[in-house]
Amino acid sequence: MNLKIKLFIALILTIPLSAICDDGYRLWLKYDPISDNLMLNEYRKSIKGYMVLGESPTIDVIKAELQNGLSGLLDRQIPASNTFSDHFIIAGKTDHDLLKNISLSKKYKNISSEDYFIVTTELENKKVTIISSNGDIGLLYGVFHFLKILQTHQSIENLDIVESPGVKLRLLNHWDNLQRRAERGYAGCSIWDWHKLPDYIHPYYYQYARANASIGINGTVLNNVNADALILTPLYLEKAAALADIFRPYGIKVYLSARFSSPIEIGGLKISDPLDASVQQWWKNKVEEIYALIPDFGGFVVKANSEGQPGPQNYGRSHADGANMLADALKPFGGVVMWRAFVYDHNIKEDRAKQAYTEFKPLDGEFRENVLVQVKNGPIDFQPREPFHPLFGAMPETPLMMEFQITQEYLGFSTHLVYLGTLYEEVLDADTYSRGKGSTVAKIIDGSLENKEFSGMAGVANTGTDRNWTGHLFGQSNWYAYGRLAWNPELSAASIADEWIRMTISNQPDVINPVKKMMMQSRENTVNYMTPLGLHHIMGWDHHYGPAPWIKDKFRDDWTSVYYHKAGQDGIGFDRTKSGSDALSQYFEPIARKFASPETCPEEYILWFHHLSWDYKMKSGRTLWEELCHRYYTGAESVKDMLKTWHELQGKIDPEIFDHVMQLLKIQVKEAVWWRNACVLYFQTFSQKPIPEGLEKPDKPLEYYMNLDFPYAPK
Ligand code: GCW
Repeated sequence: MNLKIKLFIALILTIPLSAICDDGYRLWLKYDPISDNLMLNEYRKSIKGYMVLGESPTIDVIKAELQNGLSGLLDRQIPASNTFSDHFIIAGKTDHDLLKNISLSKKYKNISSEDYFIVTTELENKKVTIISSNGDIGLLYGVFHFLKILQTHQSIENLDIVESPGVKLRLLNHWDNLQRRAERGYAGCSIWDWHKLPDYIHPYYYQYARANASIGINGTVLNNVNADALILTPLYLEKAAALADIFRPYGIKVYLSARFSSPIEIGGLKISDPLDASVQQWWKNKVEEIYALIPDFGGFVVKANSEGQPGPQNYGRSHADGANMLADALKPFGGVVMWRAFVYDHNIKEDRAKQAYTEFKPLDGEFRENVLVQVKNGPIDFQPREPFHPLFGAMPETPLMMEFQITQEYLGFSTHLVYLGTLYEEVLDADTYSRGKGSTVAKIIDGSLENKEFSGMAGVANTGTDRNWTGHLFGQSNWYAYGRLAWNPELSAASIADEWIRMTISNQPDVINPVKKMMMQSRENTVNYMTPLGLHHIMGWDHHYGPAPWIKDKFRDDWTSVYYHKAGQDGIGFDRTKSGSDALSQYFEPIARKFASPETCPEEYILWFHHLSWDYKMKSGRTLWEELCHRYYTGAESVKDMLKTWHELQGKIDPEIFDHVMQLLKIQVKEAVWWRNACVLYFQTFSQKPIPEGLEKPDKPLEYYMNLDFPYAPK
């Protein structure tokens, strides 16, 4: 039956749509009956019932999750029980009477409140599966893990799992404004209905909390880093407190973005100088007021002296002065400050890629203990590909947090299928050599390299009010991958994709394999059709939609494209070696040396660090111009391949999912060709060389692309 007819019948019969078509609302937590009969039978034999020990709001969540999960997946009522018998699942804390005396191996002892274990064992001569933790939240994580094992059709015969989070603060950052516009959000409005809060609690707040808890996210920054001071007024704090109450049983703390000039804007002070006693007192009072409403408030994120935001430098003070003032106010309550290192100033004539390092490196050691410096993955701004940020490894005295972007500001919004697991993995695995070989970014941000108490990761959320949360179904995989990597930065992008596909689309190998291949290749495809060979920041002005390498002559040159690609008749690329901006000197050896020569610089970064002639010989034997064309064309072609792959899944996956992704892939094909044509034609005006033989010529002239205008593109 065709999809439209099915939808129509469903509407008439008022059957829940989820029963026949999948609209994506349930994310990766579907709990539909296990389709594989063999597995289903194994599970039914091994799970006769379950027992949840203890009482607390989190325990209630656990009970609901096990009830829905087990009954849904096993397609029959699985009874909850107060006693256990053979083949039972027992979820309880390690100090519960029933569990405290069982002899579990040593590795299960002394685990923290977020750690958990899942083990198949014998209890009173009965075979049981125990899920346990020292804390309620660890237990909840363990339960989600156990359900994931079923969802992904893994055996539960002999479980022996111990997990603990690699990173302490695993946060989403919502760039959501109070009037509900999500900056760089492409999935509808902000999910926070500020107007109706605190009295109206939308059901999707719970879904949001569940989804995050299922991947170990333990904090959320509710409002945009371009912060509105109003968030700190009683009216809004009460609303934030209502959300905190909902999230608490799921182990999710609420954090807020604080506007540095709040003491002036909502406090009636004349200044917000961090060294002024009245300003310091104002923040102390404010923090006290917040903790009275939200006793487990996490702390503040601050964007200061960047892109027009106020900050300590307005008073001639340093970033450390600003961060420390807030840290002192938060300290008695256990709160933290996440101070962003995303600072650059067009009035400073230094390469933008260098500015954060120049600013922050000298401050290493000057921050209070409860300050983390939050650093974007690369030195410019969430481009399709950037080398890792040189600050990683350069501030050993300071806990550095990773900031990844989940929302696809520079990667095709929510229209393009781009799995970001591979991007995150590439950055986390990068070796900074700060303490010699093996000093990976992952080890810096998880705190292990420098032995830090605090560690953190922030992901700029891609959620919105769209029915499927993220606009593109595959946007969910980026939220998922982010959470999984925050939990364990050593995980592989491929294994995460595998899990996600199984839980979201299908457990059938003939679906998993092609979809995984598509996902794993998708980011490289996008790099190729947007910004190959280290190009960056050549997208549409302001909204960042589509290609616009021609952007120039704006009021600040570091927001133009020509600033970054530097194309001319002599060649293309940003010279960041000694003969240029010398940004390379911010990296440790041997990276700096390796990247300094075009011969040894990895080609994916070559135009990030080098200005090369159009005739420069690449490793492929092609000239730089030919290689550039080749990459743009391969990129665009690869999207057509994705479309083909997807087409072959028709009939094997849910029809609504199939149709939704199909439509978006068709747009992606169009837009990839648009990127290719616009960029190749534009760069050709400098190279003055023909598009290589065998590559189809763009069907429109450059002027056509330059004249395209998108006044209401989301931004
Ligand atoms: O990437 C730029 C975005 C801005 C964003 C800024 C930041 C929240 O274009 O929209 O502002 O980065 O990270 O602060």
